[in-house]
Amino acid sequence: MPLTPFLDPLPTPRVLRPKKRSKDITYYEVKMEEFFHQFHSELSQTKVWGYEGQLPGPTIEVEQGECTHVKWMNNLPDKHFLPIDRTLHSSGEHMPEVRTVVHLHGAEVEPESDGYPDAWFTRDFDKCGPRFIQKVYKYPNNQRPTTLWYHDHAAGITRLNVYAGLAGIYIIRNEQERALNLPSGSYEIPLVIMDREFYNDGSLFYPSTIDDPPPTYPNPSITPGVAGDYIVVNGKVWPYLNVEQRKYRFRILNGSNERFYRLSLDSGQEFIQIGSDGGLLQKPVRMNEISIAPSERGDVIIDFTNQPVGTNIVLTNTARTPFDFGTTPDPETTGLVMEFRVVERTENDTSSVPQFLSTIKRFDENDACRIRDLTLDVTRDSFNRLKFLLSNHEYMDGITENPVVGDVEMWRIINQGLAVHPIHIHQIQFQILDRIPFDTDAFNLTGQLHFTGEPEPPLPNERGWKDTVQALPGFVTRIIMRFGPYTGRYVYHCHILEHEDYDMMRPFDVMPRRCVPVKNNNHKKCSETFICFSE
Ligand SMILES: [Cu+2]
Repeated sequence: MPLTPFLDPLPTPRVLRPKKRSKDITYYEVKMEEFFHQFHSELSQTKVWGYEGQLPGPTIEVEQGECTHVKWMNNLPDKHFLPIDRTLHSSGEHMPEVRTVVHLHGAEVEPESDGYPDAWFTRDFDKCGPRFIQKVYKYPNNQRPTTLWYHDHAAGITRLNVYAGLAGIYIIRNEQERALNLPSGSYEIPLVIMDREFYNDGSLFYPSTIDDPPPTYPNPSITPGVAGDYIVVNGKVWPYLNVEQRKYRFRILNGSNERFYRLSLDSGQEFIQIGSDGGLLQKPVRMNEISIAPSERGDVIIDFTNQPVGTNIVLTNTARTPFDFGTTPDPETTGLVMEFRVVERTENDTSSVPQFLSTIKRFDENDACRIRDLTLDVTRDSFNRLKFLLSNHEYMDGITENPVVGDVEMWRIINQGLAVHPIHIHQIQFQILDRIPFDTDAFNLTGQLHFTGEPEPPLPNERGWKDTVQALPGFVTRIIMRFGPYTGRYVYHCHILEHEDYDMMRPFDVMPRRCVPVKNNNHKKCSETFICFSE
């Protein structure tokens, strides 16, 4: 069903007001609700699930260090409106169909507030998962100012709950960043990019199985990934935005289930990227194209100052799905994201983009006191379906990663497959050391790593703090991070939501430090006291 591109104006999600604010705590209540949403003015209303009746949810804005409590409340119906696959982990017949739990993606929080997949709850907290601990989540916001996002993370149905609409933006700010005088106010706009597919009556389409499934398949059945033909920004399909002849700051989030985007501007203009997942970069980076995986954020400046009034500039996408070997985007549909329409300036542009943004102290590979190898694996299940794994383990298998709090570890992500997997680690922000090409055939045969080329440094826009990394096929992607300050159980996983649900997610435990530091000990690379790890 054709929909006219650039017909609807881009909405900006409203900023949520706290229910209570005291000297010590800012308290919010956020309801998950079913409602009808208009994705496009030529499309009938669509039943969705969202936070506070909005898609995307309202933006939560906090100050660095502001202690924020949120009561996430499930007011959803008992029946899901998307197809539930009962064969997946935590999805057996005894499980309630509609269960939710909220993860604040990229936030450094204690495990009780992290939205562990088994900490789910149903409507009115009627039933709770085995790891449910508390109704009110605590966010200390003691990390660098950045763009985070909150979304559903319930075991076995994350892909359906997020596709239904359960996602929103969360921004941490501070004075230091304000002093940089970046574009702000109505010139600072989040862009939450998603893709969706619709039935002709406007209802959301999510496939119940693959095309031509063999008779062995269960129905409904999860598929290896779901991408829609309609690109949605802030809840509208292919919207337009009137932009003045000046600089804008766009906080871009890829909130799609599977689809990556390779964004560029058809005017040939550059993006000036100033921030990534974990906050500002050291200095602005000029990029003609930005590749953004599910859950990654790109904080960019676009300067329309020299564009003539009346110019229409299209934000386009050239990433294939699955990334980056599958279907090439159609230039009329999936190749389009949104349009900027240049209008006259209403006031002088006094904002600036300083040449220095923030100090990023880079880890050195020798800072790691432990190296762990993770493989990204593709197997077949008993129905002969594709099943993606991490180090050949399933989500329900026992712990294999248990870093000690305060320790720096290097993880080598070994991708022997065809697809790029965006790997996300909870609790911390990490740095990308490099990507080293290796002989995948030899690795499959012998389990030994034979590097076939020099390490490739991270792209200029990947040299800040990250919570999600694109693990490229044929490469060992090396990342480094300090775990802490909290101990307890978290998860890491692929952020292609169909992979995460089946079964590319693993628990890990951050362990308390037990060794007593002594002079000249052989743990000298491990930190003896905790220091704030992403300063
Ligand atoms: Cu994956």
